[in-house]
Amino acid sequence: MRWDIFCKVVDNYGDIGVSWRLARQLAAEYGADVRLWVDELDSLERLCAVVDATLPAQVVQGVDVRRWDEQAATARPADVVIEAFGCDIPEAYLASMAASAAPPVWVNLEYLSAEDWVAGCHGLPSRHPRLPLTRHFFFPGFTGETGGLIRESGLYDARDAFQASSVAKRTFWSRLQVPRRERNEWRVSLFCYANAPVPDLLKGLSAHPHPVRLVVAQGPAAIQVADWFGCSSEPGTQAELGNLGVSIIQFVEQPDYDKILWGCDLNFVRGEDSFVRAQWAGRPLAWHIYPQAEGAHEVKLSEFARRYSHGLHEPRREAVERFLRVWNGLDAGAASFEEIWRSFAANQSALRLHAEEWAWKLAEQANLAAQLVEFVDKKRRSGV
Ligand code: TRH
Repeated sequence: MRWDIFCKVVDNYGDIGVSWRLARQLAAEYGADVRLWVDELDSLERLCAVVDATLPAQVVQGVDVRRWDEQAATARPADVVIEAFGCDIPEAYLASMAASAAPPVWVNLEYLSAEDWVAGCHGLPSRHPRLPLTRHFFFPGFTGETGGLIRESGLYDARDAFQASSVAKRTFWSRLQVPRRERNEWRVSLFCYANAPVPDLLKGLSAHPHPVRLVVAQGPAAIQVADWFGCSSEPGTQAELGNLGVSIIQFVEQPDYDKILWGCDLNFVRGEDSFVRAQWAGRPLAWHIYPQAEGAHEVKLSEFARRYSHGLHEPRREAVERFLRVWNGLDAGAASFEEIWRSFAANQSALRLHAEEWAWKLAEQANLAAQLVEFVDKKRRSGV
């Protein structure tokens, strides 16, 4: 089957991160003939270095990558059309879809949310106001009533092999100019938006009773870290204070980012895709949610925290929920950041077990690509 995935890079890397992952999995595991239309190829080039952002068309890792320009309007529609995150596919392309003898299955892939309403909206159809076309809303999610999460096959084997190999880990960290692990070291990765309370976190980490290595992604996190230390935010920079050693690293390709998550004991992640990858890593995480207008992100954060911490005994449940709130600048009660951080940090061994269990529990649901393929198949058979 031929698939067209349309992706507009709204900002950052999440939209293209998800679309690229899905495109690759459909091609690799389902033999799909996938064309990925991207308006800003530079962002994709950062996630996958063999992409050449100057080319209008190229095949990369089994995916036909297209620059989303005028060529999209005149392209022959595929059998399945995925509109990532309501990105509005071109009118002329829509008209060709409507004129097809058998119109494509048209799916809008939505943003991830742990909120309850998602289950009720997943899969719902919506008729086009003028054309004889129906768009279906496909919602990723954390329960069996949703479209699931992107998880390629073999991911846990690759993760476990990496985590079990000291040679693989040593070689990897040394390639990123991150020093070898010290005895009793706590290794933490940091990827967040500019509004995260990074100075508070650095204070907390520098007071930790054991050595800490903070691996900081290039970008807003590194800028805040550099300001605090008065050092450069360029990759390769190392800084130290008390028990805290910091390594600022370059922006790595997607598969290497997974290894960072697998190789750390705690991962600060953000947005959507790094957030999901951190869950697959089976390690404790702290999520910096993408801020939305009118505080819509607050409900999303609490709903995730509620699901994630379910089954954790007190005081761990409270430690997780309060830390997620304070890290996201939300009211977390009377306690200070320092106090909330200390309690979160003190519960890490239990949170590690919990993160492993959570990863296994989540993997029981069918992954997003598998569910999407099944969904499309049903729609094609029923001719909707
Ligand atoms: O980059 P993000 O903030 O992206 C998004 C977008 O802003 C989007 O508009 C918004 O709606 C959404 O968040 C919620 O965060 P995200 O989703 O985690 O995407 C980051 C991607 O970058 C992910 O695929 C992992 C990847 N990555 C690397 O490949 N290498 C790296 O070094 C790092 C730090 C990340």
